Amino acid sequence: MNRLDITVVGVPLDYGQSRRGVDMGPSAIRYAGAIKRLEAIGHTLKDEGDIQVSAIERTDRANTNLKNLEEVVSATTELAEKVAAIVEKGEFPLVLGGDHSIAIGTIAGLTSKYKNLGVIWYDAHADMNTAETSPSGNIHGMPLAVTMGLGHERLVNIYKDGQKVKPENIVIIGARSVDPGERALIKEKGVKVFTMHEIDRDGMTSVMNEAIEYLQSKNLDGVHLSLDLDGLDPIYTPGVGTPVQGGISYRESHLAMEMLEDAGIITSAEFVEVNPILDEKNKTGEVAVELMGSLFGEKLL
Ligand code: 5AB
Ligand code: MN
Ligand code: MN
Ligand code: MN
Repeated sequence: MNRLDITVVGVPLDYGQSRRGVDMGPSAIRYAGAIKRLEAIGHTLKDEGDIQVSAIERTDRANTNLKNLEEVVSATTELAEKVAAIVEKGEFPLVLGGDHSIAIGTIAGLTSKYKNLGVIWYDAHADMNTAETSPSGNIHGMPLAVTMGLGHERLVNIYKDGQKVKPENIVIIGARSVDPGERALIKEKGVKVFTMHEIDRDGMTSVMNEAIEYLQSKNLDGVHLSLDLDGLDPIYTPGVGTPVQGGISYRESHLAMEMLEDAGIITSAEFVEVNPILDEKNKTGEVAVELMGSLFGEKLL
């Protein structure tokens, strides 16, 4: 990989779901050595610290269908502006979560530079619920729908109004827990999904080749990697709020990152859902950093 100017932003947000602790994800990832690891590859790193997330809850975690909407809107709005400023300077944004609702802000900010953005969503889940279809009311299950322009208008209109990414520019990898409303939306919008079935049947090499070729055929000016650590099997990443067994292996995940690096298509990334309270001795934070190593060009030899 070419030497990059990587700018790190942490988003200690846990309001997009109901289990406390994922707000400590950015610290856990830094503690696992993210900055030094990427500097050792030869990249230039700048850590802008964390965006402000109020610890005081303005809305309660009550059982509504859009929990903590105010908190999520305020943090993702601030993040979008930060990410926009980073890409406008020609730097590579690396966002550390925080729960996956932060992707609403990351992707919104990216559209300040990228007019035909692709997204790789590495996740056990499709994150394509709306308030109408969500079984939980947790906004971390909604960011991909919001990015396509579907959902509450406060979320859809963050940074700029409406759709940020075309559904045909999205590839989901690792899905194994998809809700009925999400399944309908995937079919209706024509989102490309490689579930665990395709990974088991064809192998990760074939899946990644297909995913990369698919995105390369779309005339994109950038591709964002949104990596939810629950995409991996919980034996490798136990520190996540919504683990689903039968996931992507540690080696398959390294292979996926290495193939993305070889293809040279990734222009921004975020690593989300690391929850140190649920973790075993920061194992999940460490896996996040190891995968960053592969994504940013670390070689075994
Ligand atoms: B994650 C579920 N689909 O909407 C929902 O971790 C889980 O960002 C969402 O992928 C998981 O609540 C969101 C059941
Ligand atoms: Mn997930
Ligand atoms: Mn997710
Ligand atoms: Mn989760």
